[in-house]
Amino acid sequence: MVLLYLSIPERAEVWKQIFAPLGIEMVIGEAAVTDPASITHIACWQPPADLSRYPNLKVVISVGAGVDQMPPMPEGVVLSRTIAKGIEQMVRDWVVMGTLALHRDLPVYLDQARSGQWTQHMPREAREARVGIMGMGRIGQLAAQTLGALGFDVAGWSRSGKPVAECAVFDQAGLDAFLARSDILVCLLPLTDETRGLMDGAFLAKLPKGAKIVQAGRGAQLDMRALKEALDQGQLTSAILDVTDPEPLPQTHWAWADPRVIITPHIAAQTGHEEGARHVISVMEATAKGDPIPGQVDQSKGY
Ligand code: NDP
Ligand code: OXD
Repeated sequence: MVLLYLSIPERAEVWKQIFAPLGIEMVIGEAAVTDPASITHIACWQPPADLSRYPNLKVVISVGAGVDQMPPMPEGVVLSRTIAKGIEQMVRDWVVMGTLALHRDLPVYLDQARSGQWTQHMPREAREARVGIMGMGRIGQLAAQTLGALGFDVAGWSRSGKPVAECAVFDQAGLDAFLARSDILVCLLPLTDETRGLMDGAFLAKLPKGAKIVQAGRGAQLDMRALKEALDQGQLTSAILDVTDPEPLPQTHWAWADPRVIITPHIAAQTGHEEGARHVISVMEATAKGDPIPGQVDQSKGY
């Protein structure tokens, strides 16, 4: 089995050190491939344009948790997303940071601070805010646990409505009821045909007046024009976005200069080099044994 690596050079250096003693053969970059038939695994964010060049390809591994950047896989090729505790905990931390920042009116205070304005607004306890988490997968569940432990009144929404300990989970049919109780709406959904453009004007109008948005899923899920209208109408009070469409968000975009919006440049998490390597090793071991592939994506669902 040979791994073709197509990602950043710094990670390749770390992986080389980790893989060498294990006898894992890694080719770095397509230009270095001398025998395409030897390639069984590809680790990448963006895959090669022509996967059919690799007739014995078994698994394409996304070096991140998301796979929306991936094209449909050829017949028989498994798509695996990186499963790593570090990614999950970092995104959870960012969501907790964003939720607390909006709950405690940080956008307002940052704006006041720019003009040296000392004005107090009545703070509210965590238990007074209802947080709704869209996407109750690996990261959503972790975020729900931590926000619940901080005292927030947390509920989730997922495709299946699969129950989760100590947190009400609404299914797809329960969306309106879920939105109606989400003072702070957190998005941790994968980008799929179903979630693209999900947060439009009609959707945002179903939130309680003055709601707040914490967006860590994918930029294309949130209609930015609808976000601006909802902020201008007072339907929303603030938003924190780690993901935008496009990325990077153009310098001239209205959201950069709007004090009600905080933007971070898709840094909620980055895959740690060692953790990424451990995922690749687990995939290659599973391939060799014929076991289920860790992080296997259900390509019919898109996540
Ligand atoms: P999981 O696959 O573990 O969970 C996805 C969740 O979304 C599941 O609960 C699933 O429902 C739900 N879901 C999917 N489609 C729908 C739908 N149409 N309607 C309602 N619910 C839906 O993913 P993770 O928790 O690991 O990651 C989630 C996303 O977070 C990633 O896909 C990525 O986009 C984003 N991410 C962002 C990062 C960042 O740096 N900003 C870093 C890492 C991830 P069900 O449980 O029923 O299957
Ligand atoms: C990921 C991401 O999917 O960084 O890992 O968003």
